Amino acid sequence: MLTVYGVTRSRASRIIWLCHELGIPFKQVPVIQAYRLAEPDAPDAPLNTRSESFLKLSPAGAVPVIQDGDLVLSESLACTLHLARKYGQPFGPADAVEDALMLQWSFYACTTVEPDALAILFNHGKGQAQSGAAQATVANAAERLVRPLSVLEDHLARHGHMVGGRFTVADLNLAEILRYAQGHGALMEQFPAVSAWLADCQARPAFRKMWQERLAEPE
Ligand SMILES: N[C@@H](CCC(=O)N[C@@H](CS)C(=O)NCC(=O)O)C(=O)O
Repeated sequence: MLTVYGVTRSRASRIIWLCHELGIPFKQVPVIQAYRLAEPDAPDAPLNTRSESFLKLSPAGAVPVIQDGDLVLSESLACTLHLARKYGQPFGPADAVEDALMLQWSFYACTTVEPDALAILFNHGKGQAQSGAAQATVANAAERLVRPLSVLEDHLARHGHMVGGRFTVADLNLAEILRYAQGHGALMEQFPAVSAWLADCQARPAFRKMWQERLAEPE
């Protein structure tokens, strides 16, 4: 059986969402990020990204990791793309062209969108007063995201989905990354096609199942 290492409050969410879409069984080992623990090296610390046993599996010390038969794979998007390819349509590619486009949009998401989207997630005010530095970080990140979001807006307004006119792993990978910027209402409302597509992605039963599981975990 497929094993997913990583708590759901991590990029493991991408893999878990896809497993729910695919309807495949998996075992989850809830490895937690070391930075979320006061004493990750303490003998009674929960299994975390610095634990010796986890580092043997993943020397990079990051979740998620999957074990699929003999294959041990890290990098969340490599994991989702592998599973989508393995199980095929509708979430995976129908042919080499779709495969290439799914890779293209997934790389676009993690290289061009993710760093600034994460900067928004970690610095955008959640009701409390923001420091000037945090405000500047968010403003710069939002400004840099206008160009990629315009590209996505144009694509989604014309095609409805990223690849193949249906919901695929390319939508899932991008949606999980754009989620980090979603709290920035003033940015997102400039892109109605992106916002509507993201709402549709997040209305899917498989996303909602993953999200309920995520909310059930301690913050
Ligand atoms: N590019 C990697 C990033 C992996 C990553 O940074 N994971 C975070 C959690 S989402 C982590 O494990 N951090 C470990 C730590 O800082 O202790 C991926 O997509 O899988």
